[in-house]
Amino acid sequence: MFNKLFKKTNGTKALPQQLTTDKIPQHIAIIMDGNGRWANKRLLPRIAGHKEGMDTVKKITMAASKLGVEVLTLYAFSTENWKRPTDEVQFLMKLPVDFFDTFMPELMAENVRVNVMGYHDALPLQTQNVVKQAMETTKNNTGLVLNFALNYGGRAEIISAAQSAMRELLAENGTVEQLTEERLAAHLMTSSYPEPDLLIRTSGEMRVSNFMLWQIAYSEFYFVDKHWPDFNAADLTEAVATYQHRTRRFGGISK
Ligand code: V07
Repeated sequence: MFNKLFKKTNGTKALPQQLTTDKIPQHIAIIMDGNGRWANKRLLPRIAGHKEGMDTVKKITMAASKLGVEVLTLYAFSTENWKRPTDEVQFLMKLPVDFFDTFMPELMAENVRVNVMGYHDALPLQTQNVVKQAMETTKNNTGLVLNFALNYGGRAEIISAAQSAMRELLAENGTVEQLTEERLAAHLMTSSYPEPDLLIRTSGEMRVSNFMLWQIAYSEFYFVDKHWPDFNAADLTEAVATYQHRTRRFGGISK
């Protein structure tokens, strides 16, 4: 069974047959859209969709880890999501707690390192604490980085990075011209990660909604109609296979 579905690769990793070992994206970013619509379709409350979506996070994390992806960034909550009804926001803010309560042993066993990027200060204290603790508990893990964007906005991130970079320059008596792309990128929340090779958005919307605006300059985009709770490991493999068949040019011409 195992041998039929997977081919052994050079290392210890087993890959789905559709994929080649080279060109595995180092960094995949996902906009996990369609949880509310998934619930509506089933006449369930929106929070039922969010809960199901959290289970998908677990499955996709494991699948990405098995593929050998280095960083998986998931858009969990945007700075605009505070506009939602209070009870929905409250439910969403408990999901990180729920997530680590049920999933920490598996994350540790899979050698996953957790990071959370975004504006932590505005989060409920319990959420802040669980996030801090998860990052601390997993900090020596050397496998997949599971990076949650939580209370995150792309434009706000760029402004913060520019302010922080300028502050640094002023302290060094630097000039405005010294604010280069490299210097600004060093102040982004993703400074230690490669830029996303592949950006996936579920549920059929074709926009980036203020997600990682700086970092996706050269990312390949993959849009899929399925709602996030229905997205599975085979869909992730399909997205990566599509990515592997594309030629990236980074503004140049392909050889
Ligand atoms: C949330 C489930 C996935 C679909 C998108 C909306 C609902 C996992 C987390 C999470 C965040 C940080 C963290 C650990 C887990 C999460 C929110 C919503 C707000 F450190 N899923 N998930 N956070 N959904």
